Amino acid sequence: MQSSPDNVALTRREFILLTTFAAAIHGTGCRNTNAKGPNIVLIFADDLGYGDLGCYGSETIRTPYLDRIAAEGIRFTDYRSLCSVCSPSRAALLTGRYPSRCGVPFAVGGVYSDLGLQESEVTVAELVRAQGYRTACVGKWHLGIPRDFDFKTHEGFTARSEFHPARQGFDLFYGMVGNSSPDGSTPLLENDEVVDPDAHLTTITEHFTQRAVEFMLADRRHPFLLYLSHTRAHAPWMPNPRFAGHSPAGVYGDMVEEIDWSAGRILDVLDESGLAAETLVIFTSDNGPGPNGSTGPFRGGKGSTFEGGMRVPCIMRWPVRIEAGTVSGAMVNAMDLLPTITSITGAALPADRKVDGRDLSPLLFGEGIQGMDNRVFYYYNGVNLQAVREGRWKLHLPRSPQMLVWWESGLRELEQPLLYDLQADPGETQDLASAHPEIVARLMAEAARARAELGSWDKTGTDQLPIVHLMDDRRSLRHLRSQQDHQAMGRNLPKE
Ligand SMILES: [Ca+2]
Repeated sequence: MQSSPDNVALTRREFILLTTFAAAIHGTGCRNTNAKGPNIVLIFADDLGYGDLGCYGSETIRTPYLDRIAAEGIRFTDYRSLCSVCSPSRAALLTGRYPSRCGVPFAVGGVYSDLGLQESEVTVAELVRAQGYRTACVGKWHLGIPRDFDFKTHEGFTARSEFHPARQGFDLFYGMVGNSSPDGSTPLLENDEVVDPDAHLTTITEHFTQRAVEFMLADRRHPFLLYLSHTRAHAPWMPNPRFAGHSPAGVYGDMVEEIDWSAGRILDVLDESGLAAETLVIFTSDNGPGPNGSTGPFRGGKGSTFEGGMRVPCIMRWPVRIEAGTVSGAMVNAMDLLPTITSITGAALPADRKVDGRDLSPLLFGEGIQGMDNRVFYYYNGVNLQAVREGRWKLHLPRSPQMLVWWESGLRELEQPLLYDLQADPGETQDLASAHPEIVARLMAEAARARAELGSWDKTGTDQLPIVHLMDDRRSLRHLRSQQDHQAMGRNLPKE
């Protein structure tokens, strides 16, 4: 069926964990004593494109396990992340809020090293934890670096310091603070400790997967939320030797097939432990692909607000509750996951702030949701609002280089707005602005509303979390952006 290394049965350690806890709960007749709702496995790939999975049309990358999630559940065709790069996308995923609203509009690192997810933000992990869930972040964090962090040893990233996952509702953190070194090396941490100073990307997905499985099986009395945040298929592109040469798509394909292997391991453990029927598995990606991946029919890629930069796969499986083989073209996005998860776990949404996402559970259960056809979505790159979508219509807004972030890989100059009909023209090729001035005017008004509330490159919005000192000196920010970051990082971006 597939060419990846076989998923072995439960290891001896996992078997002992499983039987120990099965014995512990024997006689109680039920498991969730303090919480209702299913376990949540949220698998987040890095820089994986819309067209990189078999179930989204790839003919060169084999992803039988991810295809199985789609076949046994729901596959969304109009889902997008909240940014074309890592950190803002992750912040929005975990908070259900636009990156500017939750204070992380830029990718953490370089000139943005002081940026991170503030403790005042409320994550999905905090919300379900209050409901009795066990919670884990396994994999790449990339939502803040403490001021006393040692970049060589990775010491100084502790539960007491700012930006640590423990301060955002995660009982367990096992993984990487941010991206690896260009040579693929990275220290590996468990909570406060560096457990392997010499970990490497080529094998780290196996470590993440093993630790995730141990977490899932560690306590059968309480449901869990597992946020498994892969660092694949982000650069540098280096295969695990076990997968090297497997994919006709080359090293990048080998890396995606490793992500698929990991998902298969999770599915097998759910089956073998009897947890499959009470577990919602979600798989998605943080942004579109670099030059090696596929955006399917969409224009652009990582770094761009064309659809290819933000339209990514999203599949979910919850046996019995979600009808197998469902395909949904509803206009959804990563901010919808938090209200969906709180809804099905019985957790409460925060009452003191705006959550931008919508509860998708009626869609998952085969019912409709009012107002989805003319939903509005804002495409930001950093603090530059670049496009507005309303239903089928997407308007790209005028811009000039001074407004742009270093990772921009789309249009650097645009004097007049461009209007695309995504339903008829998903590849964003036919500008219809002159044919529909009334739609252009309506979406320009939407853009003005978004800038007033969520801010823009030249002003802070009325509901935008202040971004420490970074916003104080825009001239130096732009200078560093062009001189340092663009040269260092731009090589990993696709060119428009
Ligand atoms: Ca990414």
